[in-house]
Amino acid sequence: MKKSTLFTIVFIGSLLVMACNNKKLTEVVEVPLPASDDKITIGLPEDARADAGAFSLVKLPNTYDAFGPSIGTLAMENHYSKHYLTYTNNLNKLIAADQALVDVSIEDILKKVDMNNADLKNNAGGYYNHTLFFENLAPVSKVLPKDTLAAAINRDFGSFTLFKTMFTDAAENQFGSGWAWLVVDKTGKLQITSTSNQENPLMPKQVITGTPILNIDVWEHAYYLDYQYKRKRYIDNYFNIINWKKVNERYLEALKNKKP
Ligand code: MN3
Repeated sequence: MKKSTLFTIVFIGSLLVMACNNKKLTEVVEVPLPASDDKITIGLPEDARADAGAFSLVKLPNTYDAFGPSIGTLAMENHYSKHYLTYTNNLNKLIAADQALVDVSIEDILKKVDMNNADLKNNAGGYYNHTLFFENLAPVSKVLPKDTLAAAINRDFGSFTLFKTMFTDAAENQFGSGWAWLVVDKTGKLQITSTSNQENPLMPKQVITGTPILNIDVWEHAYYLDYQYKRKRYIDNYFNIINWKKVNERYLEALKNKKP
């Protein structure tokens, strides 16, 4: 073989190696997006079922598409049938493995949880927090609280508008993942607070403890599909899908449980 031919082969070979290396460096993992004519199949809430165990999913008060545009169909389906279901199954596994947790109410599990027990804290919290959240939803309406709760909101916050501002601030300013809450404290007064990750006001070592009657999930999985980073808009729109009748029932129940 002529020297020049060998040189040419080596040169071309080097170029190919360089090209491959460059390709590797700039390679992007493509996530296939559904084509516009592809159908995304959304199941029904009742298709999501927890494995056999102590706790099951609370029934969603409507189909996944009933809460738009406040929360879109896909976000609702993911949240209910994936996130909530996972917390529920994980909690059931923990209970099955610990005799001390069998036949204990979720509230009592939370009140007595060892805050260093991350598995139980996260999954019992995740189960309880989402159960309250989903059960308090109603299809879009502009209904405001009435009855006893409306009077208590005026008494403890000055007005519904002031309450809404305080609740919104708590939810917006919760750093990272977490929840904002409306709770009834041990004196029967309404208070607003926020918690991180899946903690809640029933657990030990919280700034404000009490019986939760309303909450909002501000983990990104709750709003990112619909709102991207615009958490404030999500919180504003959440106020259109609150079942205040249900929240009022919770308020009355919390007061009743305070009686000796
Ligand atoms: Mn969530």
